[in-house]
Amino acid sequence: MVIFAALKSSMKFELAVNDPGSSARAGIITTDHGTIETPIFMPVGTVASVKGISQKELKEEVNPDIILGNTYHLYLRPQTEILKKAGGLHKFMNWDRNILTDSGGYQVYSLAERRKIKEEGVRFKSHIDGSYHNFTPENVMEIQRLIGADIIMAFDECTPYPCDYNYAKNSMHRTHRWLDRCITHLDKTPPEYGYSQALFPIVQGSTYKDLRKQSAEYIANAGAEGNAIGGLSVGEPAEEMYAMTEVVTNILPKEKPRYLMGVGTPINILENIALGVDMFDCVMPTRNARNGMLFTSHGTINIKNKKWQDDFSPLDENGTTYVDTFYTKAYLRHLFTVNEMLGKQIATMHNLGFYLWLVREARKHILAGDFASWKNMMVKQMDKRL
Ligand code: PRF
Repeated sequence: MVIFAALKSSMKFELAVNDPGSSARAGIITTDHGTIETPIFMPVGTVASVKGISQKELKEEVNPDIILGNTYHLYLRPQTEILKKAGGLHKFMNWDRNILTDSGGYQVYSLAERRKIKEEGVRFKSHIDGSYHNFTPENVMEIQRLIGADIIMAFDECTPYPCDYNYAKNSMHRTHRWLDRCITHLDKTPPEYGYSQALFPIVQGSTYKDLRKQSAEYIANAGAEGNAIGGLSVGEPAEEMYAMTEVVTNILPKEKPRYLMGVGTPINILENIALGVDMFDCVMPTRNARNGMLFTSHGTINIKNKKWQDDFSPLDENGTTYVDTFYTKAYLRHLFTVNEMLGKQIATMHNLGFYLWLVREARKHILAGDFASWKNMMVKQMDKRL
């Protein structure tokens, strides 16, 4: 077997504990930008900003070890050339901790207009100005070298749900061929900024167990520093998502981190941690915050609801960020009613604080050996609308 230098980075993963009551794990990833305690939730910073929160507040109040950026968005704006001039995304946005960039293998399908998928790659029309562009496994590797994230993703196709079996099968095989091209090209393209970058390949296969199994075996065989599961949380019932995660985590190497892309609700996160997933990202805490939806350990709140208009209790008395006790529900409801941007900022900090609290708490319970019972209690408790 050929050993590709591209798949060797300085990344390390130490697995601290396996939970006796589930497949949950606690670990520590180390890269050139520091450590990441897993399980982790990565706040989404699509266009070099986690929407609605400053880097300083993000660090001091939410404190994530890693955030996410997007190749598709950053390539369109500010454009790769500007990021190169800045010395990479870390410097451009002044974030000195870890960053992971998605490859565009999802945004191209969900955002771009008039995309055409061929063996060579994808031709698409920008959702910003209608201009035409091509993404190939090769140029997506080059763009991600120039963005300079610590973890970079292979170029894949995320199939929609539902998806015809034959389409899913052909698409999965193409994703595998694209992975080989990503690895070969990355080998010829050294890192740009003096620190290493780990390439994570992505398992696809829609909601078909045999395809998921085949894809997980192919991806495991590539021998990367970490592996991702794509193509889920695209509209399938949660039970189907969990069934696919389980097939895949049973095959992916135990000693490497597993990243479930674009998931999900707090309940989805706990259920997938129980199945052996270590990393998550989702726009849900930030996007829903901007629509007035708050996640708490007792369920979700629609702060725009009239019932909060004279509720002068703290936003979340168990919350970990300063806004949770500094502001009342009545005040936040008022800010949403009059459409003040401060409302969205407060809700964003609260939700991100909650997601990070949730995964840290999960980690504590995995280490204590009682994750499964804690998870079941939390799932029941959070499944409410307040
Ligand atoms: N592929 C990539 N990014 C993603 C996904 C995927 O399948 C998903 C699926 N939920 C989210 N983000 N490259």
